[in-house]
Amino acid sequence: MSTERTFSIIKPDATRRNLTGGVTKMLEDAGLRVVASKRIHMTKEQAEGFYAVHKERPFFNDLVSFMISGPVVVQVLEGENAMAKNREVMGATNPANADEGTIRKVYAESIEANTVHGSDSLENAAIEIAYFFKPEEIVG
Ligand code: IDP
Ligand code: MG
Repeated sequence: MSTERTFSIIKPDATRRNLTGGVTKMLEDAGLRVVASKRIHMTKEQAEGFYAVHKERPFFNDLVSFMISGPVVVQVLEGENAMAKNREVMGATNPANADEGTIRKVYAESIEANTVHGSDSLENAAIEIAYFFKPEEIVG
């Protein structure tokens, strides 16, 4: 076990429904610590760059439109096995398949508007954190 950092986004469907606190409480209850957080409205270019790995997927344009449809909260989460722990508390991409007690089961509206993003590897976590945060903005 080791202390890790991972990257999270509270997506526009959640900020629209005033769920920043509700989602963050579930992250904290799972043992994750918010060591950086800011509310931003992504530009189209920012969202396209962030999701570049998905650009050949059929849902790419809709996903980018959704992610710029309102503000998001980008966060760095720290804790033991933070990357895997965050993926676990997020639940499956499609809320219909998400386990009871996960963020997506509780809050997600659809497979697209699914409330949270979380890095899927430590390598991607480092890339995604650096995409949105300067080192001095992260205070552990
Ligand atoms: P993840 O967020 O669980 O890691 P990914 O496969 O990386 O899932 O997909 C990135 C995001 O793209 C999802 O969180 C969701 O918002 C959106 N997405 C994934 N699959 C679909 C789909 O089949 N239709 C519409 N949107 C999708
Ligand atoms: Mg993913």
